[in-house]
Parts: sequence; C-alpha cells; structure tokens
Amino acid sequence: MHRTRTAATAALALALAVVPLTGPPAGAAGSGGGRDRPPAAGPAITPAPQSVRALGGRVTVTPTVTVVAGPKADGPALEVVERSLKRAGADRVVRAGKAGRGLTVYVDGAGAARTLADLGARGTAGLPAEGYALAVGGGRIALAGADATGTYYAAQSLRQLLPHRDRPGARVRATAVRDWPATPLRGVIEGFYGTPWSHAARLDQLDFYGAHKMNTYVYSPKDDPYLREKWRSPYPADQLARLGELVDRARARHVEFSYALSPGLSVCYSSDADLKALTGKFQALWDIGVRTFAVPLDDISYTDWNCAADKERFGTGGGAAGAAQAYLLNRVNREFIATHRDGGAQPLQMVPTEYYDVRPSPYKEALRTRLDADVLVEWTGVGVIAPVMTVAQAEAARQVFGHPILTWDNYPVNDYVTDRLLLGPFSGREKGLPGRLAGITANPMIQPAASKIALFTVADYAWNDRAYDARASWAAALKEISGGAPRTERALRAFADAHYGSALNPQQSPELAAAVRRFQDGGSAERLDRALRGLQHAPEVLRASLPDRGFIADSGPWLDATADWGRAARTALRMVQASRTGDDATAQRLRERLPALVETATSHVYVDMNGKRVPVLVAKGVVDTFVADAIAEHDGQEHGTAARQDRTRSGPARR
Ligand code: LTM
Repeated sequence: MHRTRTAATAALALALAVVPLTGPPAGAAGSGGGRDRPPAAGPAITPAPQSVRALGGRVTVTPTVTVVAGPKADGPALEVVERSLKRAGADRVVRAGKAGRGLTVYVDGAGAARTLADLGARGTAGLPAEGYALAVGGGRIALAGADATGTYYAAQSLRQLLPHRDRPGARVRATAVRDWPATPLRGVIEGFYGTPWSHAARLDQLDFYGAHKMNTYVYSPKDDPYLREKWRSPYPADQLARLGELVDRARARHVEFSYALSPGLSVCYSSDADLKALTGKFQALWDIGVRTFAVPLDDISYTDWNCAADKERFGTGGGAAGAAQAYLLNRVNREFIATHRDGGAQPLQMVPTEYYDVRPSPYKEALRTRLDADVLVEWTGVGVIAPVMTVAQAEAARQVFGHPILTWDNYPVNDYVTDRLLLGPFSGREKGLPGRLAGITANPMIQPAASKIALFTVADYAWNDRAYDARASWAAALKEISGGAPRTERALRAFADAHYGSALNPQQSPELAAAVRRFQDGGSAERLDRALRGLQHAPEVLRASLPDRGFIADSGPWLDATADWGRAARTALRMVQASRTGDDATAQRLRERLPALVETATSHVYVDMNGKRVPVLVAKGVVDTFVADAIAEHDGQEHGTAARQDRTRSGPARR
C-alpha cells in the first residue's frame, strides 16, 4: 500500500528547514494586529482556533442540504460534514455539482474558494500545512484546507459550530475561521510501562485524536513483548492484523501511526543480522501501511554492550554508546527509510538513552555529530517528568542534540504512580514552545479513556499555545467529556479536582482545598458540606450518566474510593460541628465511626498487570488531612474536657 507524502510530513519538512519552526502565516489574521475574538456566546471550537470572526447574521440548516465537493475533497472530511449536518437536523444531505435550493455546503475546490471570497473570508493561500479556512454565512458554508488534513480539520470545526437537533431549522451564527497548527506533529505516544491499552481503546483514541486535530500516534507500549524483549520476533498473524486495523483507522482520522521498535535490551549495534532483524520487522509493518518508524533507546544500559563486537568496534563509555547508536540508526535511515521514501516513508524518530536533560556529554556529542541530520530526536524535557518546559530548554536541546526535537512529554503518564489518576490539565509549558519543536507527543496514563481530560488540553496547547489557558482548557475538556449535561459535568469536575495534582499541577484538588481552607478560616460548615457531598455523590452520578463508559471502567477503584472519602470527610465535618457546639455525645458517636470509614476509603485497589494490588489515592493531602485534622481537633478537645473533669473531681490544684 503506497501513500503520498502526508500533510504532516510536508509540515515537518518545512519545520526542519527553518527555526522558529512555525508561526503565523504571512499576513494572517492574528499575526500582527492582535487576535480576532470568537463571536460572543458562539459555540466553542476546540482546540481554540488561531482566528475566529463573527460575520453577522445566521444560516439555517434546511431540510435538504446540498454538499458541493471539489474534485480532490477529502473523503473523511466529507463524512464528518455530512454526519454533522444530519446531527444538526438536516433530513437529507445530497451531493451535487452545484448549489441546491436550501443550504449549500462547499468543500474544497472552486466553489469553496469563491464562497469564502463572497463572504469576505480569506482563502487558504499562505496557510501552513494542515491549515484551513471555514466560513458560514449568506445561506452557504465553505470549507477549504491547505491540504486534505486541513479540510478534515475544517470539517471538525464545522462539527462543533453546528448544533445537535432532531429536525431542520437550526440557526447557526455566521462565522469565519482561519486556522493552523502551532507545531507540525501533535499527539500521543503510548509509551508507558504496565497494561498496554486494549485494541478497542486504541481505536477509540484514534477517533479522539482526529476530532482534536492531533495527527500523531506513536505505538510504543513498553509491555508489548514484540517491541522490546522479543523485538526480533515477527508478530503472530492475528496481532499484525489488529495493528493493521489501527493503521487504517489512523489514516481515516488523519493521524500518522508511528511504529516504535526498541531493540536496546539485546541489540548488537554493529551486527548485520540485527540490522536485518530490525528492518525486516519494519518491513512487516510497512506492508500493513505504516509509514513512520521510531527506534526508542530509552531505559537501557549504555555502559554494558550486548556483544563483544561492539566493544571492539566502538570502545567504551557514553561517547562509544552514542557512536554505536548513530551507526545503527544511520543504517536504518539509509537502508530502510531512504529506500522507502518514494512510497511515503517519513523521517525516522529516535529516543536517546540520555533523553531527560540538556547537559553536554560525550554521548550527546556523538549523536550530534554522527547521527543523520534528518532523524528526529525525542526528549522528555529537563527531568523525566518535567514540571516545566521552556523555550530556552527546547533551544538548548536542539543545540546539544543537534537535531530537530520532538517532545516525549511524560504527562499524564502514571506508570510511576499507579495509585493515582492524573486528571489535571497540561501545565507549565511555556508559550512559544511548540514553534521551536518538530512536535509534541504526550505519554498518557495506563487508563486510556481517563487520559482524555489531559489529552484534550495537550491538543489545545499544541494547536494554539498562544491562546492556551490551562484552567479554561480543563473546563472545556470536562464539558465535552461529560456530554453536556450540567449535573454530569459538575460530578466530573468534582472527581477530576480530586485527582488533579501531579508534577505539572503541584496543587492537589485546588477546588476542594479552597473549600476546606474557607471553612477553616471561619466559613460555614454547610458550604464545605456541599462540596463534600458533591465529592461523595460524583461517582454515582458519573456511573449513571457519563457517556464515555471507558472512563468509568478505567476509574473503578478511584470512583469507589472517592465516594468513600467523601462519606468519611462529611462524617468528620459533622463531628467537628457537633463538638464545637458542645454536643459531645453526637461528636463521640461520629468519632467512633470514623476509623471504619477511613479503612473502607483506603481499601480500594488498582490491580496491575502482574496482579499487584495497589491501594488508590484520592485528593491526597487534602481530604485525608481534613479527616485527620478533624480527628485531632476532636480528640484534643476531648482530652481537654477529660482533663478538666479530672481536675474538677480532684478539687483545686495544689501549689
Ligand atoms: O520517558 C521515557 C523516554 N521513557 C520512560 C517511559 O516509558 C515511562 O512511561 C516514563 C514515566 O515513568 N519514564 C520513562 O523514563
């Protein structure tokens, strides 16, 4: 199966040539005179577009809508357009060569270009790869992409502009959007240790990436044995067929499927046989449609060789390891990638063994000077889990590795804290960073559906970092994932707040913590109880109404623990109130219930792929501390009361 160069490659080729890698296209709205604002109260498009302008007036979705497609209009884009029109109430969506009587939607071609001009919207000229123009107005809609992916993204934006309705007549605000990505590669690297995602979850993720304008999925689960321990072995036919399904789904969603093989545990870098094993495996993946390949060499020893021949050939130490890796990768690059370029092979990607800093070293020096210039180097930022990532750090990485940098951002991955869900937003990444990078890939949690909150925000940042606001993006993610029902959204917010903290979001449970602080500063108990009641009941609301059932399956033990911590904290609050108002009997009764409640709340476990039972955490340092403080306050008072009673019984203190 041969494919032409994708939009992502074209964008990347451009990115490799110029630094800064991307920026607003010349003369684009928002490039100098300030960014256009979304029309007031209009539906939100996510990721936030670079430019949105209200045109005035509205367009009605008529019973029959005509779609006029250009000769090369993207098939998946047309499917999204037609499905969205039907969801907006159109009874019939017909394809025709010219405008019909009702609403007409032009997708690419001369019709779209003319309609954009008629509506006073700029066309696609000057837009970077994957950019698009979209205009709604005057009884027409026009979508045009700088390339097929751009058209697909225009369709995704239109999907969000159109309402959901069960009959014709919906009215849509007249709007012009001109949009483009801040960095060429945006997406996810399934690169964690632990239970690999299921096939169904991966298919679902690819749909999610396409809908959020993410164009990259790197297949690199550490615990797929065929990627690491058994990297030389071919996949069994059924597993290869499943990978083929993922590749096909990825293509249909304009996502580039990147296959990452990690031979570092046993490879002999100088061995012809191992080169053959590596490229042979790549060829098997090529044959099912993969066009992007990576060789991660993270988490291996580079001081121990796997064969005597390497020691003889390269010597010892970090510089020798860099030289050996560059030797093998250059052979892969020249003997496989280059020979497959006409068929659509994309630039090779690699993860260095020193992937977590920008300190000069003999190893990095060897990669910088010896590795072919067009190989992309993945880098996690400074620190394996980087709390912040700055433009200066990215520039230092570019310098020290001497190659274009694709970030392997270890958020929201939780393989190193399997007791937690990380449901906060992508934070601490400086504005301007995407423009300095070949791209951004995020390493997600072992729990695929629960990762979507964070991944939504990654997509938002990677597309338009200038407009990115972590809290606003987080709220938008909750809105989308909750399916629009306010009660579900409130429950999801309470649950996500209870699992917010991480290296990127050092404040755990910011909303619950603020509610506790307010109470401790003299605020009303009723108010705190409302917040705790929200926490306690969030799991049952989510279980009853969250549309994404994968999220519920992923979060099972954390949902149970959240409900139980909510119950324990409310009991603790009532105990404090009773004791503060002098109702010692009630306080004592509640006090006696607390140990069992805390025991239940701490009894829920996540069972990992090895059967290890890991007790899960909820709002760590907030809800548990509140309960502990409440117990201390009660017991301290009780101790004081008992001491006073003792003194009373034994008469006045003697001097
Ligand atoms: O980050 C990299 C390059 N490698 C590993 C990941 O596989 C792992 O998921 C993360 C988080 O534990 N840390 C790593 O070092």
